[in-house]
Formats: sequence, C-alpha cells, structure tokens
Amino acid sequence: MKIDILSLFPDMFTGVFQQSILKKAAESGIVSYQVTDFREFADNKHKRVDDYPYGGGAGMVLMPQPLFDAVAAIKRRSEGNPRVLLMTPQGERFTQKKAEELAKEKHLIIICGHYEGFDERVREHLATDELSIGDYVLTGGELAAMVIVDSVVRLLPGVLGNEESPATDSFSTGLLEHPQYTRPADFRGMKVPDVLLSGNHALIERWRKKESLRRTLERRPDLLENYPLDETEKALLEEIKKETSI
Ligand code: JEB
Repeated sequence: MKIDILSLFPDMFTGVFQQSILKKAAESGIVSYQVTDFREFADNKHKRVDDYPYGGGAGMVLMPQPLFDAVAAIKRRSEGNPRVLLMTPQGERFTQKKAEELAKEKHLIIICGHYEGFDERVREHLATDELSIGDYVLTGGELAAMVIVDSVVRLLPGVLGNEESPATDSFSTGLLEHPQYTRPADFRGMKVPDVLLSGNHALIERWRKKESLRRTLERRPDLLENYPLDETEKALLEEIKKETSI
C-alpha cells in the first residue's frame, strides 16, 4: 500500500513513521509513506494556502488550489485510483470496520488541515471520504491521520506476527478482551485467578469468554447489542447477571 499525506506540518509525522511496527512495515516493503507539504503547490508568490472566508467572519479557510494541485500531482504518479481521505471534525466516525475497508486499498491520500477549515469545494469535489476520529476537537488533522495510518497499516498482511493477529482484536471479535496476567502468580498479595494456573484449557477458555462478556456488559453494553450471542455465550451472560444481582 502507498500512503500519501498532505499537511502543512510534515515534521509532525517523522517520529511516528520511524518507530516500531509502522517502520518495520515500510522496511519490509508492505507500505510506503510520503508526506508532502502542500504549501509547495501554492501558485501565488507568497505561498499562501489560506484566505478570508467569503461573507466575512473569524478565522481563515484553506484555499482549494494548492490541495487540488497537490492531489492531481500525486494521482498522476499513481497506478490506481486512490481514495482521498479528508480529516475533519464533521466527517464520518472512523471505526475498525472503516479501517478494514481502507486496508483493502492500494493507495490512500490523506488530507490534513490545520487551524482553519477547508473550502467546501475540497469536500465536494476532491475528497472521496470525510473522516473524524471521535467527538473531541483537535487543532488539525495530523494526529487524526496518524491514528488512521496506524490502524490501517497494522491490518496489512505480514505486518503483525501470528501471535498478535488482528482477527482476535476486540473490535474485530465484537467483545472487549478478557483480563491478562503474567508472572508472578502472587505479586505483593495480589493473586492471579486459580483457573489460569490449573492447566485445564477448556476451563480457561470458558473463564476467558465469561470475563470478556462481563467486561463488555459492564463497560460497553452498546457492543453487545450487535453481537450474535451463541447458546454458550447466552448461558455465560445469564450466570454473570445472576452473580451481579446478589
Ligand atoms: C480534523 C481540524 C478545527 C473546527 C474545530 C477545529 C483541520 N476528531 C477530530 N477532531 N478534530 C479533528 C478531527 C478529525 N479527524 C480535526 C482536521 C482539522 C480538526 N481542524 C481544527 C476545525 N474545525 C482543522
């Protein structure tokens, strides 16, 4: 996958792409990142990329020209027909489902604004997707773009080892993960549940499923509404509800 990012603050991305899993994915050729400062595409001699809003009012608006020309230059080099993602607080909420959908693409272009909003023609005629990472306000789209890149790249085949398969992630299974413990079995009087030391794998699996269900019920009951419970899971949930009503 090729990922192009358009930003007025390209330095914000250097650390993120030079660390850990995102870096290894690039080194192994699974993905390549390119960050472009779209100010380079401003066709006026002052390299301005924003202007006052028509109709007046506070704040500035990003002009369409630098972004349209930057996207056109990237598309000319592209082999496919890349999706153009616009980061905006008004966008569709980004979810694991959207990450899975984007992970199938060969080329993504991500547009990050900063301080100001975009000229509406960028939304209407340049972006294929408008995305928001959540209901809180950021100063720009850069951090949101990093979140999207991180969640999409880890889904690309070969990026994660088998141990950390994306198929077992909470938002893929639909349940929150069960509690985990490592050595020691007794840490300053805080003990690991006996069942995990029993060696009885059927019992351990049952305990894990039950604790996953308990966590999801307590913390994210909204996730259970769309989760297809099988008979075993229904029985475990009944047990949990009986325990908590005591
Ligand atoms: C994304 C952005 C700004 C109103 C207030 C602030 C470009 N979940 C999210 N919150 N905020 C953003 C986002 C995402 N994705 C976000 C792009 C820009 C915020 N701002 C600042 C714009 N309008 C500028």
